[in-house]
Amino acid sequence: KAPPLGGGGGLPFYKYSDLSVADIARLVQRNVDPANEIRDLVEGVIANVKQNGDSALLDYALKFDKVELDKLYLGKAELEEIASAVSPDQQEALQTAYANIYKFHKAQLKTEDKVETMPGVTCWRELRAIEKVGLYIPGGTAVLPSTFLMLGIPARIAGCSEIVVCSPPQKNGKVNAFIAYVALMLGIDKVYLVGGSQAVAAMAYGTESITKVDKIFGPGNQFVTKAKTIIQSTTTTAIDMPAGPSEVLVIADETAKPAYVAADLLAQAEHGIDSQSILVCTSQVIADATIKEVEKQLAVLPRAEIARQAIANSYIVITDTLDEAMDFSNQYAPEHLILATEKWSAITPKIINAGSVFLGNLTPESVGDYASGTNHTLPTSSYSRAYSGVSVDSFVKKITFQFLTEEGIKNIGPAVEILADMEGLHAHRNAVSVRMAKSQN
Ligand code: HSO
Ligand code: ZN
Repeated sequence: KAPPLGGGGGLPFYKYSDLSVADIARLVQRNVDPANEIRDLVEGVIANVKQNGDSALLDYALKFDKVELDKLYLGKAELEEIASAVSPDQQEALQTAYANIYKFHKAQLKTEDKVETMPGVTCWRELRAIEKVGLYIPGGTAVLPSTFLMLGIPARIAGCSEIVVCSPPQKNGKVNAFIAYVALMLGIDKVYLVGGSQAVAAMAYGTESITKVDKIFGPGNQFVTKAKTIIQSTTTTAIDMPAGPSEVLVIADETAKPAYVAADLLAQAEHGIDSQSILVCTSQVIADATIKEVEKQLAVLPRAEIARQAIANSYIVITDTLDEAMDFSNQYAPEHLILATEKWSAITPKIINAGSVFLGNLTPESVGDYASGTNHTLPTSSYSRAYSGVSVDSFVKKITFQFLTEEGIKNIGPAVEILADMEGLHAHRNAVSVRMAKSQN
């Protein structure tokens, strides 16, 4: 094992050239089903909600959220009253985010061309919205109205006919004002006061008041995540993606600004104690300066306690070149990748695995987290090897269509007859033959 070179700020250093294949594999490994021990508990919650519906949800509100609810949702009038606490500045910022996210996602709705694969044989795809979707909006240590925008806007653009929203109640039996405001922006006039794995169960099975949905979206704590993975394999309800703790990998060279890099690492770290902030740097000088900056900025952060623990769970890799840095990044497969270098355009073609990428020294992840337009619901825990972030695509199905003319069946028929023979499927052959015979008449 290559030992960490040490370093301040709780961030261990590794030198890339000293790392063996096994060392790298160990470094990039994270979040290997850490929630397995809570499976029994979550399965119990799911079974109870399936059996007892709304009354189980009211019990859990009392047990887990410590609030006695007289009904399970907030309606339009209540949302309006709660949302009135949002200041004009805050409203304007939410409108800016809404407009940019809307613009970027609207452009994802494209009509594909029809393709005539042979004369008379035409194939194409059309989009249809997933009818019923469920959005889970967390309400834990940080309430995230931005996540509501990131899920609600593409659902609206896709044209989903029913959008069920669940968010845990606060102690006062309500949701926070920003969540209420965003609901109204999205034209959603009901928010269910249900959190945790019970919310996932309710949306997957349906209860007296909550509609069973076709797909559940949204991040959450380990209970929510575990519930999503369970219902994905035990019900017909799909999920957006497996979700783990949030993470960022910053590639920096001698052109990076240590204060900016430190701020980006800490922005990630403040999300949760299990977040990871990785720095891959070609310059020891910049890496050392970044560590000093991390310490300096940590000292004044309100969420320093959380960020400090996440930083302790992170590390720095020193490479000789940007290519090596990109190599490491591709093996890590980060949710967020920041290229803190003026030479970003030289290495972007080499990105293979990443959820969302931030280019150059003036593009912090925070802009994408909130308002530039891209989605912040992204694959974590190296799932960016095979998954994309949430987009309008996540809320639609692409249905294939085909249409054959008389010329078409004549052209394609003989090949299909022979292919059906090859598989010994005679009825398949006949379905073509009877039409070819007819088309000769
Ligand atoms: N970085 C988070 C998204 C977020 N940040 C919400 C602030 N609010 C996961 O991409
Ligand atoms: Zn963030």
